[in-house]
Amino acid sequence: DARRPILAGNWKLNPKSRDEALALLNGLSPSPSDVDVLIFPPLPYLGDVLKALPAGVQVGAQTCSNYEEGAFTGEVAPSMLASMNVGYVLLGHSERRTLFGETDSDINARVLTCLKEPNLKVVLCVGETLDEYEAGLLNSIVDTQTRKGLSGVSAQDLINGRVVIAYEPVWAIGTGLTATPEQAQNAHTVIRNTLAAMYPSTAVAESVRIQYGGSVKPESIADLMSQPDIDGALVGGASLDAASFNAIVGGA
Ligand code: G2H
Repeated sequence: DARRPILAGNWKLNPKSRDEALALLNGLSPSPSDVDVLIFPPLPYLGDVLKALPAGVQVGAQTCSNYEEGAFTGEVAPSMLASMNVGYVLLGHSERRTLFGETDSDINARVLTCLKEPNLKVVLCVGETLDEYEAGLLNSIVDTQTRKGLSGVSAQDLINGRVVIAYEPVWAIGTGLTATPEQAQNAHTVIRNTLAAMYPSTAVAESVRIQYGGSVKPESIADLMSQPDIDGALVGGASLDAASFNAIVGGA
């Protein structure tokens, strides 16, 4: 299909020191020319990471403020990230939702603030918990998180590739449990149907890239990528080992 694959490494709160972060970075291969490769390191490492990036690899932040500037101690504004040549912001990760209390409306505010910066793109995460999955609520949860997260986002921004959606079943995150390629494909179809229902232009649902996230490993990437609506992966644990991440990118 026409959607360019996008493979991202979410380092989360790792590694514990700058030297270890730069060692991990140094192990990464240059990006193949036909895919987007990006990493989400912790904020304090961004400056050094940007100076030492392998060719073609892009950088994102793991979250950002919904405020643009002012008296908001501890926050990091989208304009600050954009001015450092950070290209992406990850928003709505399940860890932000469950551990730090971010609601759909908080996440939507961050999405809209980021999109005011012309050079920032957003990776918006959605996904159901195990309880929700077992209660048969996958479709409604994923639909609601997608609608609320994208509220106020223009069709043109989506057609221009400024938002990537990451489907992460919460029960598969860091647990070693992976959704089967068919389960992931099914959820990605739900997201594409939501986009089609939200936006009259069929170009939106056809062009938005949807990544799968949740215990992606070198062994699982090819089968995931072979699904028609899976356009990439958001990789946590396996992105902390350069050889594993390189193998995921190479296998995509
Ligand atoms: C899901 C994923 C990356 P992991 O959180 O964001 O992490 O691959 O460790 O399940």
